[in-house]
Amino acid sequence: MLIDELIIHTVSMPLVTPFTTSFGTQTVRQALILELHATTADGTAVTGWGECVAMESPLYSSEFLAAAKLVITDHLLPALRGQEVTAETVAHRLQPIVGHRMAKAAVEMAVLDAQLRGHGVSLASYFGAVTDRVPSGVSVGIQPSVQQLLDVVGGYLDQGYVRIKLKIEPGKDVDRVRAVRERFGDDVLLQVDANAAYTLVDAPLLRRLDEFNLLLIEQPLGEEDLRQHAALARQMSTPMCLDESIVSAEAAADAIALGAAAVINIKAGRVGGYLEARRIHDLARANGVAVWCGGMLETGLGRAANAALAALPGFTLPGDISGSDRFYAKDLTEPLVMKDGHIDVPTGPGLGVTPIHDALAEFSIQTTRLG
Ligand code: OSB
Ligand code: MG
Repeated sequence: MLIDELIIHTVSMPLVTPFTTSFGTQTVRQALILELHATTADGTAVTGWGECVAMESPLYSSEFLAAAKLVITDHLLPALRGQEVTAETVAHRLQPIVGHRMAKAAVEMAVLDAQLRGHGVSLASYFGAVTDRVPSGVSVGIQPSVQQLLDVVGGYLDQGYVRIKLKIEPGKDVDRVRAVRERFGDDVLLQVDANAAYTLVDAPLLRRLDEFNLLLIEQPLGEEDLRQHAALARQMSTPMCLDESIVSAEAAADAIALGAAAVINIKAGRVGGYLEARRIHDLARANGVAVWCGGMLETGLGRAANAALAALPGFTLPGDISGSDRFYAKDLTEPLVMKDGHIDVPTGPGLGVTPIHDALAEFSIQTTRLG
């Protein structure tokens, strides 16, 4: 296809409840929504949608929304203009531009969506999905008190979520996990995510989590601390899972070889796109490493794509793919609904969902047309 126009919608979506991690509290989700207009080789006009998961500030990773937008407008789009482009060649074409994986992922997602819509193929069948619904886990932010945490977790369990992930940080870790275990029992699938809030000297503390039979501990140490994660993994019985550190298939290969990851959280945005995410899935599967699909408070667009990815056979653990209503009273698309602890994998062409015109208008705070 040839790209005719890219429209970047900056949206601001209020969260139903503040979301606190070890790196900060969010009350709104700002995101870039890409609307790509292109023409296929036979002259058909196609539209594709992408979502950039970069956050407003560079707290989770070095990328952030304003920089992602600039890189898309000034560097990524110009590199794709004027020449035939396919989803499978976007990453190669953007290779000379160093880093900016979340920005690249959004562009590739829009091209892939347009391409698949043109062919009438769903993202799930393009990936090779083997299931029509995926188990739904929920990421629980750090709560002001233990009692509030128990209330929130109880609410999600009542709704039917099949796995609970507790965000932790120093001082709100072992006691929080113990309280949840004592209240809800040993059968709850439970894991923790530290978002890089600890260092290797905290190993004795982190080892105290071992008694709670957690599915995994996610990214206790820094993004670049692969060797230290491997050292920590040797000191703990809780399986080590990496999120921030896995920025590419190469990083995944290194982490697996070093013994730094028994489990990998796959996020397409963090690794530069859904195609790289699938490669990491394949690599992990070939190495006997379990994967699950992470989340970045996506709107229905990214949420739908995540559900399609998570339908691949290596996704053996429930992902952070909750219903739209976990974050948004009103989503940008028709909502993804959690039912019986699962989310249906969309079946329509491409992502299978599109932004609702009125919702996009309501949440949009800036529109940039690159014609
Ligand atoms: O570390 O997985 C994370 C949200 C924003 C940034 C990083 C993370 C998260 C989550 C939420 O845990 C996952 C979701 O979208 O449900
Ligand atoms: Mg994480």
